[in-house]
Amino acid sequence: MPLYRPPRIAASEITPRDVYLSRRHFLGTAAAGLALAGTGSAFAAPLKAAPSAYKVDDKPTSKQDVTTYNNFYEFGTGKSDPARYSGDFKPRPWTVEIGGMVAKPTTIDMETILKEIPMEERVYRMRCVEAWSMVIPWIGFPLSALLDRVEPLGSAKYVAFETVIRPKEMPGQSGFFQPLDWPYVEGLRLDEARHPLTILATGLYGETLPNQNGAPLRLVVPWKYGFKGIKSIVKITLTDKEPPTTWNKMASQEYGFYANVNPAVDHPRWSQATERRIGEANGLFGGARLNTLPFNGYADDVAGLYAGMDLKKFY
Ligand SMILES: Nc1nc2c(c(=O)[nH]1)N[C@H]1C(S)=C(S)[C@@H](COP(=O)(O)O)O[C@H]1N2
Ligand SMILES: [Mo]
Repeated sequence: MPLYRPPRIAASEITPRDVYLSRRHFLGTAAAGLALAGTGSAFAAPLKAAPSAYKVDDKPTSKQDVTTYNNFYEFGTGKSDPARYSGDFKPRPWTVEIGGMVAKPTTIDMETILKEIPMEERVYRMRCVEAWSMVIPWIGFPLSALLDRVEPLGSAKYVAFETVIRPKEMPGQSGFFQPLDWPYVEGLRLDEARHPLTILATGLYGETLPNQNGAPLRLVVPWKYGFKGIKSIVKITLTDKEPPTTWNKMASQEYGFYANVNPAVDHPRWSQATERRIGEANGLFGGARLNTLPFNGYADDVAGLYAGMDLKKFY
């Protein structure tokens, strides 16, 4: 989000260029070996998934764009930072702690998730609050499948999520300038979390998630602005109170808890009526300009969740 752009020092500036490049090459080779040994790696491995029951007509954004134009402030605030500076991040081994108002709190590891929960492809339209959009062939599973395992109590009304804190592997968490409070946190109402469109993604384009897209597990809620899609999740907590969310804490008049895509409610500093589709370079200013749809085109499925709510107030 262009709230402000702090000064950044690229790793390529503080490390001699060839040392930096050869280190990257070494990591790539080492990780490829690890992937073959089945111990996981920072790099994509093939991931099996059932064909998509959910897809859109829009042409998927190229894998190149999906994996190099990212927001992941733990790796820097620039769009190319996550792809460039996430090479040292280790998404395995990985566990997710699920607790709070549940009958069966648990800590589950990624291997168990991938083995026991069926994965499927979901080709979703994604809309960033910064008014750009993509179409991404995710692989994942409904969040409800994980929630069912822990048996939420009747008193639970919300789900809170947390991203990992690893300053040694995430340069955006260790620099002199810290753009956000860590951990990155997000939340959903329980009925939103249980909606069949809400998934936890483990891959994209037929492979495990690249680090820059939120490896090994991230939230995807296609009718909400991108910042709700919290990456590299380590903790999920059921609660009866609306959980704090990172961008709302940062600027509450700009980013609300709900963050439903809504062309009729502008951001205080820019319009949300249209969007730039990344990679579709046929617009005058280097990108197709499309009209943004209510609930990002998923209104038939999700508008009912907000019946009777004033969406200007609950933005
Ligand atoms: N932990 C964490 N999750 C995050 C972010 C972040 O900075 N940190 N950025 C969000 C924003 S603003 C967007 S648009 C999406 C981008 O996801 P993508 O890079 O996979 O397209 O991730 C979201 N999840
Ligand atoms: Mo975003």
